[in-house]
Amino acid sequence: MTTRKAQVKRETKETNIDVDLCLDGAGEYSINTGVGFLDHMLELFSKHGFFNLKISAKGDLHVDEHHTVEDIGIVLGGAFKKALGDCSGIARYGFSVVPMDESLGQVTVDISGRPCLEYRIKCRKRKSGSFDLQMIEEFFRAFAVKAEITIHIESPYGVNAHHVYESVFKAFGRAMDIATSIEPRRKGIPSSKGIL
Ligand SMILES: [Mn+2]
Repeated sequence: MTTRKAQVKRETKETNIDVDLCLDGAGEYSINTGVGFLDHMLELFSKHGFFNLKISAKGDLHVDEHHTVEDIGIVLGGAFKKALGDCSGIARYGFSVVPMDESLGQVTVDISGRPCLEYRIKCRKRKSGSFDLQMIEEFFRAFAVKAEITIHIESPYGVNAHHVYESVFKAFGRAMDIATSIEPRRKGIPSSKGIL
């Protein structure tokens, strides 16, 4: 089986982003986005998804984190789309529930070819440190649109916002690992329509 890799670069007046992704990795990462909280979350995603991931980003942080976080979602989503190719032989569906102390994160993905995000985080904290947590929803929406994947994210309870989002990104990594993994019983495209 060929190693499924992709490199995507994107440069605008607002951000300059370079992503290097290997789906069949060991969870090795080098992530420098200029946004510490996002670096930490993407390191957890890489580690628990067994994706080898390099991200370097320079964004207009003097404005705020918005463009940088959203655009990283766009480029990382595009890298998954490119690395998956026609999705031959993959499991397609992935699901994971991960606890982080008192918090629970649950992520379900369908590599469907149709972008959709359902996002239900009970924890109402707005900030973790100085990071604006509402940007995480923008990250996942941009990722789902560019990867053309359906993602359902839920955290039904959790007190500490850092714990809540850690559990979500770990579950995201594990669910994407399951969905993108090669299913030996699968012949061709994982769809009765014959295309995704
Ligand atoms: Mn942490």
